[in-house]
Amino acid sequence: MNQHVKTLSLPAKPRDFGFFVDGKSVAADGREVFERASPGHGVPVSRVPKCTPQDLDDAVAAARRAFDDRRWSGLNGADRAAVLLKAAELIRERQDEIAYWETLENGKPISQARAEVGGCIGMFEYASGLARSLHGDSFNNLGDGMFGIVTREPVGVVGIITPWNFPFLILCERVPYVLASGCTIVAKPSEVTSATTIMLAEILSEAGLPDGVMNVVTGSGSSIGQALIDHMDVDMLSFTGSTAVGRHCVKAAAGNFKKLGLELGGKNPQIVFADADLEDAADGVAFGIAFNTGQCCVSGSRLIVERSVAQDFEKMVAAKLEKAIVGDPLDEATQIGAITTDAQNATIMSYIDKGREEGARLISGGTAVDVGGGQYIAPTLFGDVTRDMAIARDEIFGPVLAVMPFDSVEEAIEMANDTVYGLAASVWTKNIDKALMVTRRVQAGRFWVNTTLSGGPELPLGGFKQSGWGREAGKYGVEEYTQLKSVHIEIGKRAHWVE
Ligand code: TXE
Repeated sequence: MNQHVKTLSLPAKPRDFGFFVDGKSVAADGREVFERASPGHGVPVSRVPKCTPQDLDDAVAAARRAFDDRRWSGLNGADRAAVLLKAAELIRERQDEIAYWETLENGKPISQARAEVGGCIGMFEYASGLARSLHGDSFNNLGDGMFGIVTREPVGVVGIITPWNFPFLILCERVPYVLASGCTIVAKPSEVTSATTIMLAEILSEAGLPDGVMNVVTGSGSSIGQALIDHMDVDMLSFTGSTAVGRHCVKAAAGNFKKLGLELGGKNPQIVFADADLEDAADGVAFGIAFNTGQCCVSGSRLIVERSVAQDFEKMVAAKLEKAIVGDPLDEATQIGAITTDAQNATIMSYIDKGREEGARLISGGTAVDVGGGQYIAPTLFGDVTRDMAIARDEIFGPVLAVMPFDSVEEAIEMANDTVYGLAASVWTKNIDKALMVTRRVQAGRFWVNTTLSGGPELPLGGFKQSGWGREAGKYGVEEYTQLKSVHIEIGKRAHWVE
């Protein structure tokens, strides 16, 4: 059982991880390695190899062979489901270990990491059912001489590039669905959070996944990531990360017209009406910006609040944020952990400075927090934010919330849509008409009514506008990794063209 009552300790020395190709873990050997320090403590915890271009070619070739000889796609759905279910069981057995490494490399609170790994078990279980139920369509209405069938076929070799904010969760929102479709995989985790992706490859192998179906290469985005997106033998790419690198993917797709799934940035509105349960809304809004230190593509980073309650409401949110516990991610009581990378820490602090310079009113936070090592930022609330300010427009990817009042439903909708992004949005109101009107008209791929940041394996993820292309998870997620084939079957004697 997963019972934790005391604070975990740091590893005595950094752990070495190999990358994973054709069913085998490959040690660094003579390759350069990337050493990762825990952002919560500043202490080295792990090392991964920097894969070479040849390593990438080997991984893609292994995935290609495994796809082309049908060792996975040729199995029946029940056999694929059995592997996914076994993987779920093994993840459950290793839940604490995976959560521990996720926390060490990412800096998120251990209780949160454990819950995320729990969610990933559900992804595998749900996708196992989809491996069995995935189907096409038939047309029995084409006349007595013709029968039509539409089949779904796996796309082929899928490259999966993941970021550092939810290394295991984002991976598991994709891998079981990709496997359910019959595709094979080359995954490239972020260089700073590779451990749990490598663990998943080991788990899948132990669960009975044939060699070569799941491969993991490690290294930097600019070298090995770019080589993966450019690779002519990769048939589809699922990329989660910045909009800037999303553009690289679109350009790279021109090489072999690989299919793309992109989950990119967001500047997500939390719309709060005066008739909401304001206690609930304040708690939800605080959670929506401070969860995972605001390093979520779906963080609710713009608080669009009805003017008549704005002053009171911002105080309620500030009180919540000030009470939330910032601390050592390995401590069970911690609610807000460390900022994952030095670069991200600098970016967030520079946006806090910009907010002040541009004339926004700092209501709470705005400073680094000293936890005795590592890098931490107090959740930060700015009032009097106008739409032209950088903190209202840019994805900060940190715990910085911009308060912007509105006077009418129309204005709230217009403000919510005044962004290049369209990933997620929340509305807080007890009036069903307003809730539905806003849900219909705000452009976002995920929507929450009187809640935020909830999700599970059933509902799809993805964005409108510059937040991306395609959907992951749910039955939609499996379908993304398939392509359709139309089969026309003539019945009986052909009507001849030449008599
Ligand atoms: O992301 P990158 P970074 C946003 C967020 C954040 C900003 C920068 O605003 O502040 O992006 O974060 C790989 N070809 N999001 O720099 O660079 C990289 O190794 C191929 C939002 O970390 O996009 C990593 O595996 N791959 C987001 C992954 O891309 C490349 C989550 C993401 O890194 C590459 C993360 C290249 N040329 C950041 N360059 C979300 N939607 O959740 C990098 N990579």
